[in-house]
Amino acid sequence: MSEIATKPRVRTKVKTERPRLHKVILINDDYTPREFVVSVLKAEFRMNEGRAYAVMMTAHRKGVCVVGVFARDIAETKATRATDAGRAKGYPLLFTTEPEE
Ligand code: TYC
Repeated sequence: MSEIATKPRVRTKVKTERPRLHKVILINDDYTPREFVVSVLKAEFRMNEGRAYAVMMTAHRKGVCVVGVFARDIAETKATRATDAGRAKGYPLLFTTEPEE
């Protein structure tokens, strides 16, 4: 008669999904000066002059441009700060966020 007890080898694997990243999107308008949009992109998104100008021009021509992709709270903070920088000068400059697929 065997007295050897075997432990059940069942393991529950907890799968946590990675939180989705969020895009910050620059929206074109007819009033905010181009140089001001460039200065906000440089200050809030740490872009150099060339990159900031290219992003501004893409939004100007196409209506929108993805500025960057970040964790949700960082994306929201950056979009709010950048939008507020325009509002402080009386411009309708707008940055929005949306989750990546
Ligand atoms: N369209 C603006 C102008 O001609 C410049 C501009 C570009 C404004 C991009 C907003 O997201 C923007 N003065």
